[in-house]
Amino acid sequence: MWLPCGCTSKYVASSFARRTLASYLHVSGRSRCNVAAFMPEAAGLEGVSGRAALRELSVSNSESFWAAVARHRLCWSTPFHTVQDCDLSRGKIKWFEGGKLNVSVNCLDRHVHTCPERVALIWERDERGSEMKYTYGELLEMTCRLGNLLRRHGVKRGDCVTIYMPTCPLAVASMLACARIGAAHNVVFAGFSADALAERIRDGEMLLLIITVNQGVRGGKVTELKKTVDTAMQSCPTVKQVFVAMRTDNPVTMTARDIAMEEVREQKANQILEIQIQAVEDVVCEPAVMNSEDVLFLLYTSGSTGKPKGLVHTQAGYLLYAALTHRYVFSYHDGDVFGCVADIGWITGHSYVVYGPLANGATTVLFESTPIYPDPGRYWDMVERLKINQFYGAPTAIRLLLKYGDQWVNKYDRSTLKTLGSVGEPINTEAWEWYHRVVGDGRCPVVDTWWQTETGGICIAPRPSDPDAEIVPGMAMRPFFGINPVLMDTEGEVLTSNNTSGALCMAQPWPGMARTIHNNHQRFIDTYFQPYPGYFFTGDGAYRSEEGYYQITGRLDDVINVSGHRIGTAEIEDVVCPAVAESAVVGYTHSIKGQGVYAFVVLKKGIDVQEADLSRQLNGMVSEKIAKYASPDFIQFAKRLPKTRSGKIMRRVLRKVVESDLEGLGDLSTLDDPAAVQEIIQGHEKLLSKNRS
Ligand code: 6R9
Repeated sequence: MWLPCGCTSKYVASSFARRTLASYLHVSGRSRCNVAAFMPEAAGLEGVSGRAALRELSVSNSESFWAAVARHRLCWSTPFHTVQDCDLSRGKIKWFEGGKLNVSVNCLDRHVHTCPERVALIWERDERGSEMKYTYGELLEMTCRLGNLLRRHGVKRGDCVTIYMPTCPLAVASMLACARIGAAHNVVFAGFSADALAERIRDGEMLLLIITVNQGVRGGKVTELKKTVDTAMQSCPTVKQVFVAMRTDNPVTMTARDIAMEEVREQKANQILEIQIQAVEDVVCEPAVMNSEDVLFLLYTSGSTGKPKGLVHTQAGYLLYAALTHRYVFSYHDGDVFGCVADIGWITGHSYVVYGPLANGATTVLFESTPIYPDPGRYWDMVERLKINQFYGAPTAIRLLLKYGDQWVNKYDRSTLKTLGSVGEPINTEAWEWYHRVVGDGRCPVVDTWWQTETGGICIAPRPSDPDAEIVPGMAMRPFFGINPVLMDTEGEVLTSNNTSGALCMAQPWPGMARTIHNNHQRFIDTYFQPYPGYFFTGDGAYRSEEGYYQITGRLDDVINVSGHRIGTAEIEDVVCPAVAESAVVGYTHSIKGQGVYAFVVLKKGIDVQEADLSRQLNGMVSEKIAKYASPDFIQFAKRLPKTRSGKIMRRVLRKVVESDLEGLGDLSTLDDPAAVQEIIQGHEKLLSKNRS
């Protein structure tokens, strides 16, 4: 039943080829032919005579579009009966109801059936030059053994498994094994602290099992992941079992709760993760038959309150959207090697390291290292060695590498590159141009892709568009198929003209969007659907140019973006607060990280403490409670913070001060005591000059 009888590529290709030829004979014209070659299922859609018409239809008749795409690109065990049932005003989003499928079958079995020897994963390990390849056949085997192991230890459909691992094949197999047996996964970025991990585990509730490794290795440094899990476990009584794989040779203390995943351990140190789950478990694991709207995973992200949100993505819609965007935004073609360097702990890792590429049968790279380890040529050496065709990275890394100079890029052969992608934050023109001119030798399109954990996949990007359509540096530009962005003014009215800025919303649902916040549907509604009733509010602001292209201007809420990682200012304040009387955290422009963290702190009365000592202590607290990247770059001590008469901290004023935009302080008449602003300005200048000297 699970073999993709109706959806082998051969069958589809021939049936579509016939239809395409027929339509070409009847409707002569280049564009008609091109559209079907571009997207085979478009041949079956009424009145689509070119790519622009296809894009229009994907919005005006989104049901027909998504139905055709879903039938063509996913392998179903039962076809869906309803394309969509959505009501944005109530935060109700359902796609492809009645349909049944298994995500791991779509990512593995169907490719194993047609080409088992194709490489699925290339694990670019931290140790340069020691990459390891895994075919689709091997990845399926690893996934099945792991699925059986999870089942044997009591994991059932509907349970949730936390994965706290670096980017490695076993982490991918763990995600797919959950999908295979119908459990949800909750991948927690391995840079998060024990407290942050514990908070995400506790919120998950139905969690009973964690998969981790003894130690992580990144940039030549070892991180104690198992020890972090042990600390987190002290406040997670519901967790029954912790599976521990070995990434390094160093043994770790095991407790009664821990289960070593290395049932058999081979001598070859560099194959440890590959063989751990062999021998005991069977290589056949019957896939669970899942409903389209069953949960596939939770992924936590920062919001504007102190508590991270567990966004929920479901099976069919998410997979379809990840696959379609992967293929069309990056012009992925069969046989390409796709190199997305994101960590699997973020949504980019989920959609463009794991699900999108595997659904398309791609060879996907798992990057375990950093852009400058052992030297700033790491990415481009990897491009040459692995023959990467699409490279997808973050602006913060590009800005960093730009500073090291062109020689680190030019040393390596990058002729395999076809498309360069950017994600996570706005890419400034200088970085964009360097990426295009130096990395891509001026011949690869650079796609600045805008999207979010909430959107599941890329929503705005320069491609797909006609091959010679212009790409404007630093602009995400064009909405993807089925995406209908609108800009709202402060009154909540849709802005219809171009050359205008507003709050970025989506007027229509699409299959990849998140379905709810775990355990808190009301927060989902309040955050995304209540600000502009009937629309999905992204939390970002955007500018629409004269030509109708979109450019993201940044967050409109109290979320800052450090090196592409979202962090709520309230989360940092919550950590700092117990040690001080009051604090306010804002973001500021940082030349490499995009945004840095700036904390204002008011000391408790009567406390005698050296500011430098307290700064160190506060930084340590943030690293320990959240993660290192959230730690403040600047801590300014103040006697008081500027507040409104109703007692609200005026963050707008603080933001202007740290950006040294004193002209832009705006109306201060609602301030309780305007003198507080002068103190803040003086303190800021003092801190800057101290830092310079
Ligand atoms: C995929 C991802 C989402 C937030 C988003 C926005 C910012 C992402 C961007 C961008 C400007 C881009 N963002 N891509 N800003 N240009 N191309 O990063 O998801 O971690 O949830 O962050 O990142 O502010 O709202 P996530």
